[in-house]
Amino acid sequence: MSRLILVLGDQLSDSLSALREGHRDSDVVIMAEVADEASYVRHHPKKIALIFAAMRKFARHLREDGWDVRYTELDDTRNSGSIPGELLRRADETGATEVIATEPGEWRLIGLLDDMPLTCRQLPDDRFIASHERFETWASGRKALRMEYFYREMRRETGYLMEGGEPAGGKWNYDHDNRKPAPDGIDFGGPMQFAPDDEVEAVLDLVERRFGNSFGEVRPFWFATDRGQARRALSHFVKNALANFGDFQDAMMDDERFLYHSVISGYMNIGLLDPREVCDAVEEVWKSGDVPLNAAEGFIRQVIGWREYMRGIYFHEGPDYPRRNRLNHQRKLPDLYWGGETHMRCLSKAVAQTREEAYAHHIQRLMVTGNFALLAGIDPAEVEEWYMCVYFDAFEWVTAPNTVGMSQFADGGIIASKPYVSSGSYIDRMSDYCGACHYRVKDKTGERACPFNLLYWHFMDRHRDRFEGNPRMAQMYATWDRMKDDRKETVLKEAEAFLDRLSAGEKV
Ligand code: FAD
Ligand code: DLZ
Ligand code: SF4
Repeated sequence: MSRLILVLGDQLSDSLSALREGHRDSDVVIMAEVADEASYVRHHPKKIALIFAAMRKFARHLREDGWDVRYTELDDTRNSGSIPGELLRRADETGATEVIATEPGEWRLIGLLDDMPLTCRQLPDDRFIASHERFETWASGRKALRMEYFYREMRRETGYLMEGGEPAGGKWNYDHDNRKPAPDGIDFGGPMQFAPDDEVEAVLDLVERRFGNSFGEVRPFWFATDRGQARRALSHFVKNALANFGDFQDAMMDDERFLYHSVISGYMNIGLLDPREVCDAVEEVWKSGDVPLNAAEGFIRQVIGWREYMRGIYFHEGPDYPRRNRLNHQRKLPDLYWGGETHMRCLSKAVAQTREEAYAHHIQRLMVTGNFALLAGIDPAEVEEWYMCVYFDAFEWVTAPNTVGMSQFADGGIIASKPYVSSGSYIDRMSDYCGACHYRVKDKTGERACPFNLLYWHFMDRHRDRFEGNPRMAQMYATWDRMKDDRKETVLKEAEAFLDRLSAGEKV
């Protein structure tokens, strides 16, 4: 009796546990483009196109490799519209009674597979370095689940950048060297771009037709859509950008959308690249002396540290995690996140690039769009949904902890030991946005005062009870307390007026 081997749109890896478990001669691989997955949030059209194009190519690759693949295209009139629906339809067609799946990266889909009237075995997704059990062993009994300590264990276990049991260079973390502000210019032309072939063009047409009203355009489209291309994109980054990745990791530039970032998160998240091969490539060039340690360490930390840790937290904390709201923020997400006009240059630049590329780098996500949402007290569920909608690499296991936890502090401090908030001066130091902004970053009050300056103190003041005991925030409260009362009053009044205008939908 044949079994159905489910391969989801973010599971496009030869090494997938479900494929390893299956038999080419008796089992049938099921892949399906379905309306439910394409619309449970309003994904960016480029993300849908990336997934569908990569799914179609992976299905062809599996067929060439000897598998019987039953693939449902979105427009197929028999398409039931959901993953369980397609599994049931294919079970009828083949007589299969059992499904082998690799555990999906979202509680929602795990639950749907569990509830199906077919036996469905969900195998661990061992494309990640840390299994659920490994993360639980690390987490159990700890008061605080800080990434840095998890990362050190991952370093020891993988052996990356280790020398004789000690971290290369004698330090675990070179973040201190990785905070250089925006340089005058950069000598990297950005990620490798791929002209769409006929197969990709057909997907772009489909997505344009079916998801034309979403935020963002599907064309121009240049993402890698198969493993070969993704590997070339990785090599291009490692050869041409990695050496500067560390130094300028936190910088932001008006006319440089990618700086020295890799833009491979989406490829790793859908399975075209394996995190280990990415780290192998990075370690290799460091060993050959072509990139400095701060760059290699900074990059490997993001992958075996942050990426694995975020997934660990998502599954450790449980299905309610994405809806947590410990700061009780209730404001609606303002229209400027969807491209509505704003005078704030940093935000309008980050949002415009997000709309066009389905990409923004980490500091734009954390210290511009995220920072503003947190300062303005936006409902974190709306913030999380926005991030899910707009980025090519957004999947709940990674978007939720980054947004709800790291960026919005809505988990009460599980991920971040203090909220990632800043006034305009941080953005000014790390970017070249402020010079041409309508607002004046040096102004703390007044008509042209940078809104981040006003909202920063409003945030600190309204959450004083929660944060004043935090030693990492003591200095900021001391600064606030030294301010004259009438000055404080002006700051808070102007911040309130700004928030009122924001909520009223005025251009701010
Ligand atoms: P690089 O800067 O080149 O970094 C290298 C790799 O490290 C990335 O490809 C990624 O795989 C990994 N990485 C770095 N930081 C993180 C992190 N915090 N969490 C997980 N992996 C990390 N990343 C996603 O993959 N999907 C998301 O939906 C997502 N949403 C985010 C939302 C917010 C509010 C924030 C602050 C961060 C989010 N991130 C997300 C993390 C990070 O911003 C992206 O992984 C990164 O910007 C992707 O671009 P890149 O490939 O050029 O990364
Ligand atoms: C994100 C996504 C989209 C847009 N479409 C599909 C699809 O049509 N078929 C599919 O198998 N997977 C898709 N995905 C990825 C799933 O939503 C993803 O597997 C879950 O969110 C778990 O990470
Ligand atoms: Fe952003 Fe303020 Fe700088 Fe304008 S002045 S770009 S709003 S930080």
